[in-house]
Amino acid sequence: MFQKILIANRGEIACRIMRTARAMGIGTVAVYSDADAESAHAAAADEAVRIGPPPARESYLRADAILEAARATGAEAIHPGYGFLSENADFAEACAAAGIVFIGPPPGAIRAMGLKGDAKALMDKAGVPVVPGYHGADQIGLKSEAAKIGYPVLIKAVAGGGGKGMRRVDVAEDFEAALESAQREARGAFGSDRVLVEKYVARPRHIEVQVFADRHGNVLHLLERDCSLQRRHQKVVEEAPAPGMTAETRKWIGAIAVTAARTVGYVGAGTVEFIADASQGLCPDRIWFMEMNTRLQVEHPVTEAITGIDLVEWQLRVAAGEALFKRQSDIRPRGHAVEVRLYAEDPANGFLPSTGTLERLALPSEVRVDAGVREGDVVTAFYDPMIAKVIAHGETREGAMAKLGEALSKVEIAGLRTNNAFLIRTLRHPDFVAGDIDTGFITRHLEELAPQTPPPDEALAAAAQSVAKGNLADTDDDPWSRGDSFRLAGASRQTMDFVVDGKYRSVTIPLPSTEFGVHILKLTNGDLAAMHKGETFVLHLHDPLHDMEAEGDRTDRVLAPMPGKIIQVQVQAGQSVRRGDPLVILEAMKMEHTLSAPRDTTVESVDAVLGDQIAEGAVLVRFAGEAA
Ligand code: MV4
Repeated sequence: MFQKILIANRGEIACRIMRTARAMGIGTVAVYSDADAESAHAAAADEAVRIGPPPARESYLRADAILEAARATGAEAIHPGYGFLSENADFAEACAAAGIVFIGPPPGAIRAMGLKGDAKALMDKAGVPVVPGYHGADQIGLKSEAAKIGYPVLIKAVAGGGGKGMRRVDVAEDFEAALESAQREARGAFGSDRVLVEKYVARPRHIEVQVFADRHGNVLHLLERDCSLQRRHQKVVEEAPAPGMTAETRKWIGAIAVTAARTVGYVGAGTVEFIADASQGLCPDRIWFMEMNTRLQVEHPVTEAITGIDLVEWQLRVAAGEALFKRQSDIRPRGHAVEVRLYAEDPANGFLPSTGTLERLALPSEVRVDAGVREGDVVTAFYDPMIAKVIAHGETREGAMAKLGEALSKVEIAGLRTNNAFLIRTLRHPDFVAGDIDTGFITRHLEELAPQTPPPDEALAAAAQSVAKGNLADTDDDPWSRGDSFRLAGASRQTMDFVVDGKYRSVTIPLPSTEFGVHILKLTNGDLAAMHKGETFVLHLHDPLHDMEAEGDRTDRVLAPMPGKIIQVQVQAGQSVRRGDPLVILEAMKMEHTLSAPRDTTVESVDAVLGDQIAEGAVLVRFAGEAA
């Protein structure tokens, strides 16, 4: 076995690989970009080597810098993780040339599966079922091929991936236009406009089989996963086994996955992806090869959960030349496992990635969590916004889903937006619970899964209570942290106003002893994060006086923070005032608000007139001199 390996990756997968290496007594070398100097993966390794600035092409994709780091630290093997250099045949070759073991398949296997069209042709020849269609080199007679296949058809870029250069065509009249646009997109994205045409599978399911091969000719499969819940080709929920899988179909899909791996001389961990037409259940004659991923996948933990096998340990053993020591008949599913990907993104806002500091990060402890960030870490736009994978294992599918939903409802994250509440709703959606899933599930149920939800009353009440108690730690002397009760205009308040998503919410301040099950955290920007059942609401306390004081040093005037009535004027033109001296008292929202001097200065004029009803923003007092 190796003494020391280098992990050419970052984040959760780098941490995950190191965990197994450490357990096996293998030394670990991390590589990191400047943006990751303080990251969890660099801290977790025995040694860490800087490889360049944050853009991946200048760091995590730099084969030369990574090989140099391996040489300098004496690492004997490189684990590429997923993404980055994991499916790069040239890198695998460069490792071999440098006398370093690439923990992955041989370059030839990576290349054979790299081009979709060629892989499909190769699999077809090997007897692996492929979606009926045309994948030849001749691009002239595509329309007549489409007619032979029968509409609807799908045009796919041969070099494609992630749905790029893919067009569904329902009728012959639309074929030319769709072909042209698919070719244009493919040319732009992949530099090749070659396409294939196949039968369109309605409501497909994405089922994949984990395979493992050693260098001694043994090939096994480690059962299947269902990854049908995706959004724009980004997986969201993965589970194993696939709902509705029968022993007969499993035997079949496992056997063809093994054939696929054997055909390309595979070694190590790989995944064979299939598309299934499950409209009549999962049956062998409606499952077709799609592509093979020649790496360890993000969702490997669900397979680990149901097989009890540590896939990284197996990768290391195989890479070190050991033979697989289990037989196919030893591999049986135990219970049901499900994984969700917790992302820093905003489902209510088109799933826009969300960056920022994880001011709070509390992840559940009763389930497996593979995370690559810690509380206080920064999520940047440089890398994938995944915060963690959370994996539950239960005796039944229902049990696993319930356990995961329960675990996620304890997650507390503040400082950026996440999809946690979206994940909880997905896991509890009746159709999902019933196993009624396909690749269109999320789009179909988007409104239910990603609603714009206002914070519940208890979140606001808990926030008001915390502010009133003054127990929100802070150093400056703003109204948040006054040790007594929250006061405005000198009188103890009964209600408090918040601004939430631009709307005002007035809350009755509850008794200090009331329990809400809501964790309130004051964020560095002064807003409050209310964390409740896995969901985080950001609340802005509407404190016009405070908002004004914050501006105080710079303003040359005092404006009405809200519409109201002038009930006292306490200064006149020419008068000197000290910071904090009362100027005008405004009655608004059933309360009196004392507006005071923002700094030591001289009153130039008083515009406020006793008894006047004034608008928000009206000038009440002007000061002499330039605004500082
Ligand atoms: C298909 C298909 C329906 N029929 N092929 C999407 C990405 C690429 N890897 C293959 N994809 C699909 N191929 C046929 N003949 C539907 C999809 C598809 C899909 C597949 C797997 C997971 C999610 C998907 C989302 C939309 C479309």
